[in-house]
Amino acid sequence: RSGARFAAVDLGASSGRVMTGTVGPSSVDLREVHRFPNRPVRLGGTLHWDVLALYRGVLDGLREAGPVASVGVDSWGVDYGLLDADGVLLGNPVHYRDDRTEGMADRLAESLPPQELYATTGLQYLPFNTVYQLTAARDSAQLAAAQQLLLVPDLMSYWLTGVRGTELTNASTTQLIDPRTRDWSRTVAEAAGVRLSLFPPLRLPGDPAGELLPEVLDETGLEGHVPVTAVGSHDTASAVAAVPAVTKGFAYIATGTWSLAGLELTRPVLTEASRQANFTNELGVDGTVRYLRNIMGLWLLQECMRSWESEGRPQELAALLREAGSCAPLRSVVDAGDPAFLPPGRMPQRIDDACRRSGQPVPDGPAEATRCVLDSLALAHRLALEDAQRLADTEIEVVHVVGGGVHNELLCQLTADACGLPVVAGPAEAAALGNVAVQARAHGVIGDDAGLVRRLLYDTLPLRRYEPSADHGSPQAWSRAAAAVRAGS
Ligand code: LFR
Repeated sequence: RSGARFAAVDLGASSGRVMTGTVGPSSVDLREVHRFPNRPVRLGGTLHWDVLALYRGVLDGLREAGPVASVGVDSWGVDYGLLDADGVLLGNPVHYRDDRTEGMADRLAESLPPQELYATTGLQYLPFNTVYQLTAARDSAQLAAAQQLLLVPDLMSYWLTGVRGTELTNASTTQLIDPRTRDWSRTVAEAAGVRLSLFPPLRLPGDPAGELLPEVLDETGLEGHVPVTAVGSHDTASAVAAVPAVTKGFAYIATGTWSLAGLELTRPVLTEASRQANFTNELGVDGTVRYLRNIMGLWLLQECMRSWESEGRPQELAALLREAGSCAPLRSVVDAGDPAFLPPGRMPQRIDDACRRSGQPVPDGPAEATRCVLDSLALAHRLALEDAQRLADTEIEVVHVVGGGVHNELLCQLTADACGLPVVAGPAEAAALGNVAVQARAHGVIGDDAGLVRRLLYDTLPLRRYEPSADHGSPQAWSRAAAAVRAGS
């Protein structure tokens, strides 16, 4: 049997891709059929996503994909487009790295104390949570004219099918969902002045989400009835669904532009200690909770690369990582959870400033800066997993690294060293695989069971194991550095 083919649309902050996954009862074959850049556009002082360019990428990708049994869409969280009463998009969605949300948490705190906001939603404070974006947009003509709000993957699905819905895993990134009821929180919506009627009905991963419109069939050359299936439309939900874990005591780090480090739980942790540790409770597929912390991730390095290039000294990544690997370990480290690193631009200088402020040597050149970033990320991974264990009262035996960071061997090894735990790295395309797996389950191609999917991925994917070593610093050196970052943050 050759299996059934599914198309996964996976939109990331720096590129989008369309992949096909051919799934049989004991095989998964994932192929990238189209990749396109996602380049934000600054216009009128605001940083936007170019959603029409993304949609064109989706159409081109579906054409490349050829006949499929179903299509699923996932993307980054929190961002949205507004529709008018005719269902037409009102303006380009704003990028979560735009600074319009500055000061909005304080504004919302006037009507709802942060403690209560956390106890109700379980979401970690990130300045760009949808609720703060809506607070920032409160008096805008656009929001006043809006009839509906669609999160980015739901917007793409709507354009493909004409059907509107709000997929739950991504809805949980709005900070308007109560993770205990897995439904909207009226308390938070009222306090924030958000009309919940803006959101189309909730749907769950695996639910049908319409069929490709005739116009889309024309554009893509596809034929017949092609269903769109709701998946874990938050990319991190899809990525965690594809963590190839076969043991109970596992942690994951979904790496890419961000590092999302934490645990999969069956219940949220809504304690005050958890709020203070800035841990989030996002909703996952199959009624799970993703208990994790957002860490700046490889964004730090991507932005450094962009700066070096614009300064006329472009770097080649493989060579840079090789050189970074032989730099002195733990020479200078920064807090990779610091929101100061959120906006784009001048990253090497901002890292230098952070080192200076904490009395550490300033990295001398790109290789040392890269080493500083990777050591700092490994430390942030360790701190997040230490905190997760304590706050959720569990024990971690193995750390699964999935997402783009899987290709960064030095980061994987440093993470194993910093955590003192084995790291299992792979798959790199976890979000697309999780997307495909949910579709395959919904269409009865594989058993409707998350554990079975993980076992299948574990058995069939090439995974790489990293044992903790002292090659890049003794356990004591890592502990000292971790304590220093903790004290400074
Ligand atoms: C990762 C991610 C994170 C979310 C951030 C912004 O791609 O989805 O989970 O916090 O992007 O939406």
